[in-house]
Amino acid sequence: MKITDAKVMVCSPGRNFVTLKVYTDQGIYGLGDATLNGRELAVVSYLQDHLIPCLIGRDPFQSEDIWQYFYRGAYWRRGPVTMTAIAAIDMALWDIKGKALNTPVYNLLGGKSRDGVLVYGHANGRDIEETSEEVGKYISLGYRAVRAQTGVPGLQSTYGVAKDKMFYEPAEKGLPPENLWSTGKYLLHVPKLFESLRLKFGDEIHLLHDVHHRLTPIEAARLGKSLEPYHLFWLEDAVTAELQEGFRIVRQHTTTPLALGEVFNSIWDAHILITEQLIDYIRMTIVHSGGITHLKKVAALAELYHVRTGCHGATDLSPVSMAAALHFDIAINNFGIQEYMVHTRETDAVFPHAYSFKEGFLYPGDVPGFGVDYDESLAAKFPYQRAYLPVNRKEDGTMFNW
Ligand code: KDG
Ligand code: MG
Repeated sequence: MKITDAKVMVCSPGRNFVTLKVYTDQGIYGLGDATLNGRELAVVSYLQDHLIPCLIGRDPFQSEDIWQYFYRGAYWRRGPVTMTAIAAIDMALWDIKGKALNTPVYNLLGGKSRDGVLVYGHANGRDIEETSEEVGKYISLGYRAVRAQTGVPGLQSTYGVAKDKMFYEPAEKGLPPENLWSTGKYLLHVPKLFESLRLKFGDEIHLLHDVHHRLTPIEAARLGKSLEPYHLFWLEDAVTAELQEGFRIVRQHTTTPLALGEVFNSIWDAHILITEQLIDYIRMTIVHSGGITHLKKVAALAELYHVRTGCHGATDLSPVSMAAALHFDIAINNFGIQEYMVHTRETDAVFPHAYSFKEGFLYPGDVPGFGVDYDESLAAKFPYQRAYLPVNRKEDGTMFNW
C-alpha cells in the first residue's frame, strides 16, 4: 500500500479544528487531528510545507519508521507544533491500518483490557452553590467522576468557570482576553468547595480539580495537604512543570494524587516525574504528544513506575483525537481515567463518530480504524476564525500563567 496524497483541512464549527486526511492507492484514507488551540495555522504550515511532501509514496503500515523519520529527521526535535503535526500523521496511519485490516485500532494495540473507559466531566459555577448544582447534574447524567471548578470571591473570572456550562470553551475570537489572579484568595477558597461537595454528595463520587499551572511547589504542597480530607481522585497541573524536580517538594508534603502533562509533547517533559514517582497520572495525549506511536512508549514507561494515564480531552481536541484516545485507553493496562468534555452538536455533525457514552463510561465502538469521519461539505460552512486562549495577570498587573 502507498500513500498517494494528504490534505490539511481547517474548520470552525463553534471552535477551530485542524484535520489531516491521508489517502492511499487502495482507496482507503485515514484521519488525524492536528489542532493546537490558538496556534492552529502554525501546524497547518508545518504539515503542508514540510511534512506532507516527504510522506507521499511511503507505506502507511510503516508507522514506526515514518514517525522516526519525522522526529529524528527534522534535526529540530520536539515542541508542540512539531509533535502535533507528527501526531496527526501518526493517527491517520493507525486509522488506515485498522481500516485495511478491517479491525478497530485497539486490536492493533493489544486488544481490549476493559469493557469501557472511565471518564470525568466538567462541573463549574460562579460560586460553590452553583458548582455544587452542576456536580449534581453530572451525577444524574451517570458520571462517576467529576472535575469541579468554582469562581473565587474577589476575582472577576477564574479558570474553568464557563459561560456555557456543558460546552466549556475558553478560546475566544479576537485578541486574547485578560484574566486576573490572586493565589491567596484561591488557596483560601478551594478547600471550602470540596468540603461542601463531600458533605452533599458523600464519599463515592470521584472528584478532581485543575489548578492550571498557577502555584509554586510549596503553595501546591499546602493546597494538596488542605484537600487531603476530601480524598480527590487527582489534583491537576498544580505547578508548571518545566522544572520537573520542583515536584519533589509537592510530593514530600501531600498524599493528594497528582496529575500532570496536558501541555507536554514528549517523554523528555516527563521522564523525571515518572521515574522518581513524583506524579500519579500522566495527562499527555495523542494529538499533542506525537500520536499513538509515542504515547504507547510513554505509557509503557509509566507502567513500570506505578503511574497511570489520564489523557487530556478538552473540547479543543477534535472527535478524531477523542476516538484515538479511547482506542488507546481501552487497550493499555495502566489506564487511569479519560477527560471527556462534550463537543457541540455542530462539531459532532462535522465529525460523525462511533464512540458513545453510557453510565460514566465511553465506548470506542467496533468500527474498523478509529470510527470517525469528516463531513467536508458541512465543514466548509464553518470557516476558520482566529481565536486565542486568555492570558492572566496578578492583581498588581504582573503577567502570570493562564
Ligand atoms: O487548550 C487549552 C485547554 O485544553 C485547557 O485549558 C483545558 O486544562 C484544561 C483541561 O484540563 O481540560
Ligand atoms: Mg487541565
